[in-house]
Amino acid sequence: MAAGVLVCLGALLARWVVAGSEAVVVTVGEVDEAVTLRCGNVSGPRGPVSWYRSASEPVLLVSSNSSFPPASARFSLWNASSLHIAALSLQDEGNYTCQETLNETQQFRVWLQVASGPYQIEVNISTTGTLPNGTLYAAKGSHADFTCTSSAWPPPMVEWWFKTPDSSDEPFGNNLTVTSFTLFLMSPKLQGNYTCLAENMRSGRHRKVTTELLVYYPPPSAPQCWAEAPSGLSMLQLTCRWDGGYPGPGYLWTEEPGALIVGKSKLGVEMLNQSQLSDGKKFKCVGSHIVGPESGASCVVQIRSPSLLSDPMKTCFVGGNVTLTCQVSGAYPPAEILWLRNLTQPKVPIQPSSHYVITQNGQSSTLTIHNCSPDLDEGYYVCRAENPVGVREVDIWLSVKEPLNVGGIVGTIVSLLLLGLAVISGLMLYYSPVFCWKVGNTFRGQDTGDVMVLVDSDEEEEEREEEEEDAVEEEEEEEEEEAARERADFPTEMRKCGHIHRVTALVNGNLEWMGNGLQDLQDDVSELPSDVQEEDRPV
Ligand SMILES: *[C@@H]1O[C@H](CO)[C@@H](O)[C@H](O)[C@H]1NC(C)=O
Ligand SMILES: *[C@@H]1O[C@H](CO)[C@@H](O)[C@H](O)[C@H]1NC(C)=O
Ligand SMILES: *[C@@H]1O[C@H](CO)[C@@H](O)[C@H](O)[C@H]1NC(C)=O
Ligand SMILES: *[C@@H]1O[C@H](CO)[C@@H](O)[C@H](O)[C@H]1NC(C)=O
Ligand SMILES: *[C@@H]1O[C@H](CO)[C@@H](O)[C@H](O)[C@H]1NC(C)=O
Ligand SMILES: *[C@@H]1O[C@H](CO)[C@@H](O)[C@H](O)[C@H]1NC(C)=O
Ligand SMILES: *[C@@H]1O[C@H](CO)[C@@H](O)[C@H](O)[C@H]1NC(C)=O
Ligand SMILES: *[C@@H]1O[C@H](CO)[C@@H](O)[C@H](O)[C@H]1NC(C)=O
Ligand SMILES: *[C@@H]1O[C@H](CO)[C@@H](O)[C@H](O)[C@H]1NC(C)=O
Ligand SMILES: *[C@@H]1O[C@H](CO)[C@@H](O)[C@H](O)[C@H]1NC(C)=O
Ligand SMILES: CC(=O)N[C@H]1CO[C@H](CO)[C@@H](O)[C@@H]1O
Repeated sequence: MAAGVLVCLGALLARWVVAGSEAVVVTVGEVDEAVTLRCGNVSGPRGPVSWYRSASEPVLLVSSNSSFPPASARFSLWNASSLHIAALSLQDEGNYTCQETLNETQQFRVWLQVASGPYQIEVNISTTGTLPNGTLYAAKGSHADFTCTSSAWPPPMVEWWFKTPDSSDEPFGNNLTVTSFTLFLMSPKLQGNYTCLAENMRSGRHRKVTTELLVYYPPPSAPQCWAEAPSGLSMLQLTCRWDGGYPGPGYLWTEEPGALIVGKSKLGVEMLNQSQLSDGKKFKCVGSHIVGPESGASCVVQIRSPSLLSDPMKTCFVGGNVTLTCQVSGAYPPAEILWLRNLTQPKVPIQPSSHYVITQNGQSSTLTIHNCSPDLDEGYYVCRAENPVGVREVDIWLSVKEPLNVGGIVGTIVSLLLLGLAVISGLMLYYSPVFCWKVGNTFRGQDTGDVMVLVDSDEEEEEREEEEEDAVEEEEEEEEEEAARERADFPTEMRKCGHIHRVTALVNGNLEWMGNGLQDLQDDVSELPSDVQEEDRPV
């Protein structure tokens, strides 16, 4: 039997040489799978077929002659001509020959190639860290190592693909047929899905693994925080902003000192009750970022109730304008400034109108009252500054007076000085009758032992006085001056002599008499100029 096979093989080998020029059909099978090798590309009825494994010595595997059983249970003849091999292993790779005998013997060669894998693929990206959900992230500027390993036979082709979220392009330009590479200086545009593809070029079997890689970066600058009163003045809103990073940071607001937690959020906004607020209290915001500084970055706000600065008293002349100013300092968050009238409606803020003009410049507010009237406008005004931390009020007293000019005050002072002089002069005259005779003609009707009242006639302006004690005296003076001005001849002379002083009254230490004396003087208008001029010379 064995000898027969060998003889037969000898014949086959001879034939192969003849058939050597025939095309070799390549068939690929995978490990553990089955494969069927066809005996030539022939359709129709077939003759007896035998399959051999080509080697230095050909081995009969299976034959249609039932006298020769298959070499192994894995080999069988299908459709009377094809060789079926089950459970392939890498050792099955090789050249096979099929011999068919019809009218003549024909041989067909099949090159069986066995492929294995890839059945699995291992991707390793060494980066900054892994998120709780398994996603990898790399800090901007760091470097990332990519490796992709896969076992297969023959060794697979490995490609890396990259896809950004917003495009279907591959920024790498083309696929990377390498198993590992490193990206230096990671930047946001390198964020995306990295796919490693391993392909068995023989079998076409491929595996791929896609890994999402995020590129994170902290905000470039320090966080900003502030406090404000968003709705009304009952609540305080703390806001912390730390922008420019990816992903958004987390915020932790605490009370300082003590680090009592106020709130923790992704928004950085906390609302506080008035009960949680007190003057000078500090709140600290700590921004934390996954790739930021370990201790985070912080900012502090200190809340303060307002302080007020204002003049306690203001004066307005009837018909004039007056501006009350109220300066707030230290308030944080900035205070709301209101003007209230402490009179009929103490709780209702003053509404701007043509009478009241309110202007606010920063934390300074002014209330301008136009056309002051004593009945309406005199009284207390309240400036109120309020923020959620506290409220302060200041009272300003506004008095409304008759207009007063500076000339009047100066005139009064000069008059009083001259009155003093006149007293001295009067005493001198009293004891020196030589100088007294002329005056006596005019005034001695009253009596002796007199007081002289002098008026400075330089004052061309109209004088007005508000002091009640002086009222009588001053009114008389005024009338006297008006009378003097009315005189047509008098003013020309008077203007030439800058320092002429008139003696208008000589009263014997008696105010009533002084009034009378003045009255007389007015009646006796024509005599006055000469009197005055004469009187003045000795002085
Ligand atoms: C088999 O032969 C036919 C024609 O004879 C041809 O069209 C076909 O491609 C062949 N198939 C193979 C696998 O060689
Ligand atoms: C099968 O092989 C044996 C031994 O070589 C031979 O005697 C027999 O004739 C063959 N049978 C057929 C059908 O070819
Ligand atoms: C045998 O050949 C026929 C047609 O050529 C085909 O349809 C059938 O599937 C084949 N059977 C096997 C087991 O290969
Ligand atoms: C099969 O035959 C081809 C030439 O026909 C040769 O190149 C190849 O190496 C052979 N395969 C093996 C496993 O011997
Ligand atoms: C084989 O021989 C038979 C009869 O001897 C003949 O009819 C047939 O055509 C031949 N076939 C081939 C392929 O030569
Ligand atoms: C994992 O979490 C990050 C951040 O929350 C998110 O961007 C990413 O899409 C998540 N990945 C998966 C697979 O859920
Ligand atoms: C990346 O892959 C994740 C799932 O792994 C998918 O949700 C996401 O849309 C992909 N991103 C891109 C840019 O393809
Ligand atoms: C604010 O006050 C209300 C009641 O006035 C209370 O229910 C709430 O808990 C307080 N909120 C905080 C943060 O204290
Ligand atoms: C008061 O203010 C009004 C409006 O600005 C102005 O017309 C008027 O002249 C002012 N009066 C005085 C006395 O300054
Ligand atoms: C007005 O202000 C005075 C001085 O501050 C205060 O004593 C008085 O109670 C106030 N009156 C009203 C009605 O608010
Ligand atoms: C899928 C793909 O495009 N693969 C290509 C990777 O690069 C090699 C060589 O540049 C090509 O031959 C592949 O077709």
